[in-house]
Amino acid sequence: MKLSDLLVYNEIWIQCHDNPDPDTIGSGFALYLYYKAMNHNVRLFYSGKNMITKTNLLIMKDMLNIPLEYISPEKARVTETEGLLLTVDCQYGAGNVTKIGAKHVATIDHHPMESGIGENLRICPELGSCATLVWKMLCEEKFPVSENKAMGTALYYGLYTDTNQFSELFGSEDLDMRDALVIDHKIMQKLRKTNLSLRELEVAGIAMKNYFYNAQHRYAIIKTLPCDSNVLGLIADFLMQVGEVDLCVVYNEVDDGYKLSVRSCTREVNSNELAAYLTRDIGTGGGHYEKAGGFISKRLFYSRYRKMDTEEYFKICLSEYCESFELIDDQTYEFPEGKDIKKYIHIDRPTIVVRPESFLDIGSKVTLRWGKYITDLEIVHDEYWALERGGYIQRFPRNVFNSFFEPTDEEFPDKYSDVPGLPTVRSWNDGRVYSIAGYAVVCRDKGPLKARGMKLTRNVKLFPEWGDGRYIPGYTGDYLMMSEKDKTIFIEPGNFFETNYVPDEE
Ligand SMILES: [Mn+2]
Repeated sequence: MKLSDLLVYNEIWIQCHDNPDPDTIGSGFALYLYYKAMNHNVRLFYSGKNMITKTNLLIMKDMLNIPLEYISPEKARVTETEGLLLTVDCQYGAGNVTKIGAKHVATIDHHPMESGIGENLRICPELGSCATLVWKMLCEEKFPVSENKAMGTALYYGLYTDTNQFSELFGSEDLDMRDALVIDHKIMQKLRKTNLSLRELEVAGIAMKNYFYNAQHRYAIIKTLPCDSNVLGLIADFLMQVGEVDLCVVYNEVDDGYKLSVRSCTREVNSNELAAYLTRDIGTGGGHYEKAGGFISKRLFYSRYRKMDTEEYFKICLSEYCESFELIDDQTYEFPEGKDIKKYIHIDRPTIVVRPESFLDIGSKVTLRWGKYITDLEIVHDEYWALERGGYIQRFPRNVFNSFFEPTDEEFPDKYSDVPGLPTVRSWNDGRVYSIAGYAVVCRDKGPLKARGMKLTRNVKLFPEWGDGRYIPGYTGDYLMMSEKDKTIFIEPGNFFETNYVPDEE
């Protein structure tokens, strides 16, 4: 569905979810401005038991001149629109939005599919905020978003709050929007300082007294009373300062599901991966190495786990996760021998390699993006990045580069990987975005690359000698490899292995 598809309705009512947050308000407001600009009759409203009282929402509404109306549930029951009802950041018929009578219904949302009601649905659970989806749809219509600062600020604030101040941000389109929006910095400054209310301070205090702790795996779980999702992040950040806690999940219940913040300060767990694990098949999750977040849909949770208590679920999942990996340290690992281990030769294909210090300052921080692969890095001396065809980036020092690769002056291959385009790097210093294409070189294998390999029958985490302390995950079906040349241990994803290696028949 496109925004212009809805122009057939002259009357458009945009409904935010009950207990609205900045994401639903910001998304609704941007849609309001769009349909207003198209000269339609538009109305922006929310319902539910509670009227908004939080300072940040009142500031947002006042300073950005958002014409957000409130309709009480009593009134909602007897209200019906002749035109279209468009629900944003929520789905018609779901538990978090008061039902309003409507002949035609459309939905724009980033939560997992709930009711599926309505002719017009656009649901993208992979996005960090509904604002991102609205921005994307406005761009599809070539609407000049950057000419409207109020709209830009509203969308920006929606993403900011839905991703815990960007710390749990995970989508590459979310980053696209953050980089592209033109915002009012004064208003954003004010909003940043009104994140919490006194009530939420209390909620945080109560929550911290009631933690669950697992000493074997050093994780903590906290369930909070209803509160803004940024309180979750705050408590989770606080927990990371506790000596005995290496991992934590802080969550609460919202109308239609559970919001969670995940943190890790141990090298053995990547929060981003853990968040995805905790929400797999029942929601969405992701983020960064140390901080991540997610959402679990109540409907999906209960259809899968029946009446299981959520805290019980997190306990089981966390322990299961901690026990499901074998840790492999490159420097001490004895590569197994035996019939399951076979010799292979890498099929020589061009590899794109870049030396980041050739265009970035050593010590500076950057965000590297390639399709879904997003990571924050610090630029270090004598490091090389190879763009692996599996769609991720391998980093290694100069000596490894020199022993495995030979630079060529070949042109970039037309089709390099399934991931479209080449990576970009965004500098934290000045926000500049560099395309790697201008600085990368096409390399070939230096001599035939021979390796022993073993198909993994369990999940592993490999800590490479040359890494920065972070692990490379290997899953059942992937291959654990050791190069013949220098005994380096590495992992090749299963599907990638099959197309890039042949048995060594000598
Ligand atoms: Mn949202």
